[in-house]
Amino acid sequence: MIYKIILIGDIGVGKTSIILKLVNNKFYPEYNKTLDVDFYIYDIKSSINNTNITKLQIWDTAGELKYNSINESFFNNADAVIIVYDVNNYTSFNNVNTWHNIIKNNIKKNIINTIPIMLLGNITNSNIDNRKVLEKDAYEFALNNSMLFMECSASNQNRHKISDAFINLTRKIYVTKKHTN
Ligand SMILES: Nc1nc2c(ncn2[C@@H]2O[C@H](COP(=O)(O)OP(=O)(O)O)[C@@H](O)[C@H]2O)c(=O)[nH]1
Ligand SMILES: [Mg+2]
Repeated sequence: MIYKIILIGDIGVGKTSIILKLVNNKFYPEYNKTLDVDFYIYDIKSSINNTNITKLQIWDTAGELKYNSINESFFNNADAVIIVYDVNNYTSFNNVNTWHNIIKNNIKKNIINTIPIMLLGNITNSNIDNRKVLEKDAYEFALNNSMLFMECSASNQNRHKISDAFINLTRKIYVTKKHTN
């Protein structure tokens, strides 16, 4: 079984960093702009289903709509979407709504409710004074919009929170599919 998961969100919120931390367990402090779209494969080892391994095909995006690769065909066959924002950057949280609309406009109406969406707040490790988005506000937003919610940091020593986020999302995909098939 392979699940296609798409990461979207503003430039610089840490989409690429989150994926590289999950896949390579490495953090790269220097900024490398993602130019278009790229995908990575990651095996989730947990007993979500009877096979114990779920392959994730994780799609990274540039975060700039001018690249225009985020369209209907890009969302085709998506099993879940993660919207990433930076907890230290209020604009990136404000734009979550825009990203949510892009999802709604590009996924067919009859299946939109079967595609789990996760809201993921990144860069929680920075100075507490830098934080602009409260965890409870983001949680409330996620709840009101039927999204899963987690916070994480791609620069943490370990990747537990990030792998938990992907495990939770994978579980949600699995359960949703079971109820719709
Ligand atoms: N301190 C810190 N920096 C981060 C974290 N996640 C990403 N960054 C940095 O933020 C910048 C943008 O990250 P990147 O993954 O390229 O963002 P993207 O444009 O959304 O793919 C890079 O310099 C990263 O090293 C984090 O959790 N903590
Ligand atoms: Mg990137």
